[in-house]
Amino acid sequence: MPLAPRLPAPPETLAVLEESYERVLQRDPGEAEFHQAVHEVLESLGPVLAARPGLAAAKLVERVLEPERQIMFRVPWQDDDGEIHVNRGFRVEYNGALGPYKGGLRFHPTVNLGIVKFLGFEQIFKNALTGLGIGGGKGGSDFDPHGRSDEEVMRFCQSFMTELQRHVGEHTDVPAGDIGVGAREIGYLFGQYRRVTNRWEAGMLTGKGMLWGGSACRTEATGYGNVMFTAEMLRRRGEDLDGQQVTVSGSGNVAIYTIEKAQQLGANVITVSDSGGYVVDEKGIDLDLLKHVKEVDRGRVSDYADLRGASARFVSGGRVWDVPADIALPSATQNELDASAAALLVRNGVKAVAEGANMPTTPEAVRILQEADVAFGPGKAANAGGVAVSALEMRQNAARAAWSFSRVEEELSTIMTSIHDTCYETAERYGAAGDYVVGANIAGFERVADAMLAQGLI
Ligand code: NDP
Ligand code: 2IT
Repeated sequence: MPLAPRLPAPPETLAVLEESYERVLQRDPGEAEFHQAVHEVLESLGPVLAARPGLAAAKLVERVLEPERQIMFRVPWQDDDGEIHVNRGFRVEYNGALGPYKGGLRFHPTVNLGIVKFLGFEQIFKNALTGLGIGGGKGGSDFDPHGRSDEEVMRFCQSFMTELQRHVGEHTDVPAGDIGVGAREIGYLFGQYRRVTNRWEAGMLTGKGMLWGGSACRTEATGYGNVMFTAEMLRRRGEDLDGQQVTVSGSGNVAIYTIEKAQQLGANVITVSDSGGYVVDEKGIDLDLLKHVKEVDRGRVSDYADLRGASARFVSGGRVWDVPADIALPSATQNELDASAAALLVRNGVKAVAEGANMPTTPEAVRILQEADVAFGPGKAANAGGVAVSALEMRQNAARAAWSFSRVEEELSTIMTSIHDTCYETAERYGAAGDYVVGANIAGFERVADAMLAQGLI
């Protein structure tokens, strides 16, 4: 797919971007999600390169596209029956110009190098937007935790960290959670790191338990932050969340705390989903029940529907976007909201879409939403609250301090407003008022590019 520049720029500038994209396609064939993430960023950068020829001369785009380091390793482990499994582990240390590499670990059977690179690439700009001094990285494994016992997950995590420990550290690379990696996995990973290295190095992982170096409000941060970002987009349009009908996809960490904050702000959230289907709850999602099903029982959304009674119905397969909503908050996985879903959301009168997940909206869907003047918050801005509070966790660890929930939540709110305003004002400066995709890509890129320029040929 050729680049379709979002903003006008001279042909020679667009040629630089087109050549960079072609090089990625040639050198990294078969990495569809990575190509998609690169495509989306490059489409925004024309006017920046035109205004600042020094960036093109220094081959900043070409350099940013190339990860600083890519690590792949074998993860052997034994299941409860003694059978041996061999998974693949990844860590892509993408860009360290602004601080230690920072980004989550994803455990899901679909994980491959292209997925980790797309996530790591997005993370560079997301982390830059937080302004908190963190570089971009991502990792994970094709291990599937679904249906595995705690002991099996522990053995897997121990094997994974036995290799990963030689590459990470509080001043080097700081992983955290993502799909399939939550409090349980972070605990096992931290335990093995400490055992192998004999170091109490709290800042080497974030999302830790509150008893051993975790931050208040980290569990809530991504979902809360996405709703805060959505509230800011609505505020610009003279609206708020009170009384709005909201659909959320997913039912994991991001989805649950998206629902919690949306409900606190008066919204009526009526859906959740997982890979088996979705639930519509006409009375609004019962969050205590959902948390119990997901966080305590590790159950499915169909179990929620069974326990909830008459107000909730489970739809096997299908997509949550068929349900009419004022606001849609995709919070499961990449490319879960496609062009036909976007067109239906528009027909049903959606006002705002904000990405809790990473790249959940396909490029065609983004265009349909933006052309219909739907406020659209791209993930690298809207879901940055998680990694922002991770950076606050690192600060607390460095100071051996523990801040209160309300302090962290207030800081999160300030950060999300600042990210919103940065994206809004950057887009406005480049003649694309209201286009948060352009604003996020340009503002994130400029920060990383300036740091790289200052640090010489790195
Ligand atoms: P969880 O593992 O807690 O939950 C993931 C949810 O998404 C589950 O409901 C899962 O359903 C569903 N899901 C995952 N993969 C698929 C798939 N291929 N098809 C359909 N449903 C799927 O992960 P998180 O909530 O942490 O992450 C959700 C999204 O948010 C991801 O895109 C992640 O990258 C992004 N994100 C997470 C942050 C964090 O701090 N955790 C920060 C910023 C972004 P099932 O159980 O059936 O697989
Ligand atoms: O996609 C993301 O921003 C995350 N999974 C959180 C990363 C982090 O380091 O907290």
